[in-house]
Amino acid sequence: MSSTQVERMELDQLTCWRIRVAGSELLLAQQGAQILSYRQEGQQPLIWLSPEAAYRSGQSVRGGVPICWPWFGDLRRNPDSVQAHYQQADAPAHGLVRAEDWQLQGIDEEDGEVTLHLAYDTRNSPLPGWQQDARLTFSVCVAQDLSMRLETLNRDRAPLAISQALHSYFAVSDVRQVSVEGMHGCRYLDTLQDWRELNQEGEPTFTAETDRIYLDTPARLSIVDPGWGRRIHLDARGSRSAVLWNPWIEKAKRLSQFPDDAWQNMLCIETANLLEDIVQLKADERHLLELRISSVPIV
Ligand code: TA6
Repeated sequence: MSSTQVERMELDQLTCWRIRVAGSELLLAQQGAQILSYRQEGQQPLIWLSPEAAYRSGQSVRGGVPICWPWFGDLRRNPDSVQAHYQQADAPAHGLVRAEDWQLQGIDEEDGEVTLHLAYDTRNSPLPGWQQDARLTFSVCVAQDLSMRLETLNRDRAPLAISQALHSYFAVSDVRQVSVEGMHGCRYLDTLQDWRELNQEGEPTFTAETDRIYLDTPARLSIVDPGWGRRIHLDARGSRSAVLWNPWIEKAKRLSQFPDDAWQNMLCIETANLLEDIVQLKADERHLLELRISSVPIV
């Protein structure tokens, strides 16, 4: 019977939690409620963490699963309803909460699984320039697989419009050998071709910088990694859009906390609510964005 371990630790300036259960190990930073890494016994890591990761207050850690909320990417590329909530000029990429202090609400331990509950409440921690009254809760369940759920509660009388993403970095043997199942036939916007709309023919593979927003995505997307003999399944709920990103050679050199050659060993698939799939909540309405990550051998 593998033992369950829940350990709080300080990594440089960040309070983190290391959870070992059912042969899996998760590392999470309270700042941003950011999953940093996740691996299963006897396997290569599933969630990629940069070898140059920095654990600094007020700065997102490179890798893991940053939470992009209440907008994804460049605010100006979002629908007007999402933009309207932010009253300042300097909109940071990927929203306002991925480098903020979240509050640990509790840790549940049951046979074979541990769940961490974190929250961000704008009543206690206002977001400068964003006036809505909302409460975010993020729960991460570590077991044989990894599950996470991000709930947005609109406590404002006014309607709330957000875009969001679980910006998951996955570890791969060599991105040049990898393909992605589930995207064939999906429309996508290629942000590297001035957001031109295209249709995905066959399974995406990687031969250059890739930065695409897929629409009408199915519930299951899978990374096929022959180098490590595995498929990584992403099972999403509450999301019908996803971002596919690899920086490749030149952009990798410009990224913070990112070794020049690290592009070969990571791939982002970000299950999200973007563009026509944004979340619109009336007063007191909630939305759940969920993701389960599992790995199976390629037979
Ligand atoms: O999700 C893809 C993306 O928007 C890329 O364009 C790249 O900027 C990446 O996110 C990482 O963004 P960050 O602000 O974390 O460096």
